[in-house]
Amino acid sequence: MNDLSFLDTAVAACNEQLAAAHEADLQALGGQLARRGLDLERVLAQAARLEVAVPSWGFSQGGTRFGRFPIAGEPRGLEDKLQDAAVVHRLTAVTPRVSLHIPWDKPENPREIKRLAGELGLGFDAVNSNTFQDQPGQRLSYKYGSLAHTDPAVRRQAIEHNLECIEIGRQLGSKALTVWLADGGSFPGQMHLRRSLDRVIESLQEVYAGLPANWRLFTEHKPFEPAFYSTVVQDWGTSWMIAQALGPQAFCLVDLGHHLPNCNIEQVVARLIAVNRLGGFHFNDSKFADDDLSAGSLKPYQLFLIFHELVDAAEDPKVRKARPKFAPAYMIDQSHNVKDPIEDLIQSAVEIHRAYVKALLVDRRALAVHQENNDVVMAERTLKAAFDTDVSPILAEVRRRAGGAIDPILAYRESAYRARVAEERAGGGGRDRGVLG
Ligand SMILES: [Mn+2]
Repeated sequence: MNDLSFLDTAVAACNEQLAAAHEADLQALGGQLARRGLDLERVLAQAARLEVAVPSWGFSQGGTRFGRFPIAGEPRGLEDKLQDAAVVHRLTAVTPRVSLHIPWDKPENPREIKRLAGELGLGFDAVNSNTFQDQPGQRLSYKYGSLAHTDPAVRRQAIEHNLECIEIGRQLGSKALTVWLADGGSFPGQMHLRRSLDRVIESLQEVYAGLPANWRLFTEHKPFEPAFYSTVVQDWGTSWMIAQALGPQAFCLVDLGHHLPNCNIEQVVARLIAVNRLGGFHFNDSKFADDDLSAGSLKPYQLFLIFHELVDAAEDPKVRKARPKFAPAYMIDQSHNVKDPIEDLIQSAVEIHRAYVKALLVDRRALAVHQENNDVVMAERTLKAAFDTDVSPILAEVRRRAGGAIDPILAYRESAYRARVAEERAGGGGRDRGVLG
């Protein structure tokens, strides 16, 4: 299809309907912010800087281990996924890059895919390797691990796969490799707890050696699943140990769903910033031990508190001195089974944007004073004052100025995109996806 002009028509029609109410809301919010000493235009300029990558695996209907219920018009391949990603970006104006999964979305012709993405106004974020499942025709199995496997030949295969991901990413213009390992033991005694980590570090050192100078390597921790007793890279501490062993281009990636219940994730973020190893995020939300619900759907305050740490760090001279370019990579990592995946990603992008903009409103000078004075109530109120502010008009204005939609979900529905692709892609069917960490 590629011609998405019908989308612009839908955006224009919806925006026209909503413009008067939006402008009144924006003006009222501007007045409210001015009384708090904040300049609306300045906040709008900062708000326009957020960029979040969407996952290539998030455009097919996700599933559970019990089953999958495909949606009509699922992408038939990477080209269709890029088009869907372009739709999300046109509507939300904050998702200019795609995070690719290899081999699920391995481009046959990277040069051609890069050209197509460019035409659609997209670039590529970190590439994600996969050594957590066996692919058809694969020589050796990852049943008992990959980079931590006891057999050097399996480790070699996993290393080569990661190096291949770097090569593909290089051709696409990516600048980072994300490694999530399923390696671990499901029973006590199955795996030597120290030696398995030694093997992961040794394997990753070989991957790291193949990293271009301007690339970063992210390791993603996860406490359990698929291993149910002892995952090798189970928490941020182990991820940090790996980063230290590898070198200055290695960083830790925080997937919000990869923590035990009640974990203080914003504190994990603060610690990783303190040791200068925060690489980026996989955003999603989680109620129990899941990691695929829409970002901000369950714990918007947690998401806000994470962004508060990030904004605070970005403004901190001490952090800036250690790392002049403090720019964690923001990616969405989710794919569940009941929503239209495009609507799901639109919602998540908007909620991430919302948390970020609310964090921009925190009166940090006042907060510091309240913290110094141990004034617990006023310190908490300072955070809540920002969190309780309805920043929807700011998000809408950022989108509108960038040619996006005041209300992206309404504009998406108005465009009837899903019905169009359902017809166009009929019979093409997306292939079953697995579950990415
Ligand atoms: Mn992840």
